Amino acid sequence: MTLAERVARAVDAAPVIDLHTHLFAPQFGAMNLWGVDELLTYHYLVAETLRAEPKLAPEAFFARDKAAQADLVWDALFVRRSPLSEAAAGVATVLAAFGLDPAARDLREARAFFAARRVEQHVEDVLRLAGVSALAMTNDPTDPEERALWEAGLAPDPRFHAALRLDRLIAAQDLKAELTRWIARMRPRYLAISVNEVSAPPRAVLDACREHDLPFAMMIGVRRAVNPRLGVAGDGVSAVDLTPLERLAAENPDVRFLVTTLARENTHTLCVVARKFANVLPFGCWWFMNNPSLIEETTMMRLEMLGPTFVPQHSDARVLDQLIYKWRHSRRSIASALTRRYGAMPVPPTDAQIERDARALLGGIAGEWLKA
Ligand code: RAT
Ligand code: ZN
Repeated sequence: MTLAERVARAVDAAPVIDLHTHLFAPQFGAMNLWGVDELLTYHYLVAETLRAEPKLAPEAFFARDKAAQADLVWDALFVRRSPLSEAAAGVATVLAAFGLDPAARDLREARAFFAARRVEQHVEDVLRLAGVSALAMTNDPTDPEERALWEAGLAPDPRFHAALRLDRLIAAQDLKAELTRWIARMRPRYLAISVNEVSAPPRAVLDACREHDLPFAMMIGVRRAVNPRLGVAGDGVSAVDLTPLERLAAENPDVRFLVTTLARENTHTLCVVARKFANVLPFGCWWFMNNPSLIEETTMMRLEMLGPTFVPQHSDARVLDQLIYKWRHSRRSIASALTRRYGAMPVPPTDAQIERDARALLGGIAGEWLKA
């Protein structure tokens, strides 16, 4: 077996702990999204469809029901063009994994397949096909639908860990009380926020992290609603100054920070910050970085600067079935970066070494930070 084959085998076999998704455990009912219509109306593909079909006004697209939107996306990105973008290629990977034809003219066969699935079995099959053993959700108590479920005493599948999202909750009048209440109710594994520029969070957030020994996740560099006509598909990116992150890490050595950046330009600086502060864990290739070429490049850079002490990827899946492609594709990029680094060692690694590293990178380190 070649080195590349040995590494690919170890990376494929290593269970993933997925640090950030927008998935919901099956106990959340209709909030748990799956199936071909959900896959095709993923906002990444909506943005690509509206770009490919400039005559289609966003308002006209969003006025249609979900199945009609999915038909439009299928026609624009799969029938009239080849699915070459990462998000489109991902749908093809998922369909093929279920034995469906990614080159079909329409969605009849795929819809019939998913309609015949039972949700409990589907969740098991997807987690197995994706090689995912546990994941973090994104839980926002300001969302009325989600809030009602938690208040009704919902207990999620133990593989689906809660992560308390603060983007909106942070504006609460009595943030300390809200945090106490929702930490008790959800038992989150970390608190999280997405921001454009880095600034120190309110004191109540860092206090809660200390008191409950929870990491604080910062997702840095998103510019919301650059094109508001596209809805959730309308956000953009900018490179930002990370010196406030250094200050935050230095002033709070007892708080652990999970950090991902959206701009490719910030990737290197984040590695340097992480070299200085062991309480900063770089994670994932977020959103516009979640492409094979950038994952490989980013993972190489992180290996070179940090060794195996970071989390190379998270899926950001919004639709359960996306776990299959996001992890199959990411595993390839991670394996390729690892192979190149091992290739630079004077003595080739043993299988045991390769397995140890693959397990740490795919799930071990995330599991330690999540206590999962
Ligand atoms: O990648 C995405 O799906 C984005 O829409 C965002 O949800 C982003 O990942 C976030 O968590 O804010
Ligand atoms: Zn996300």
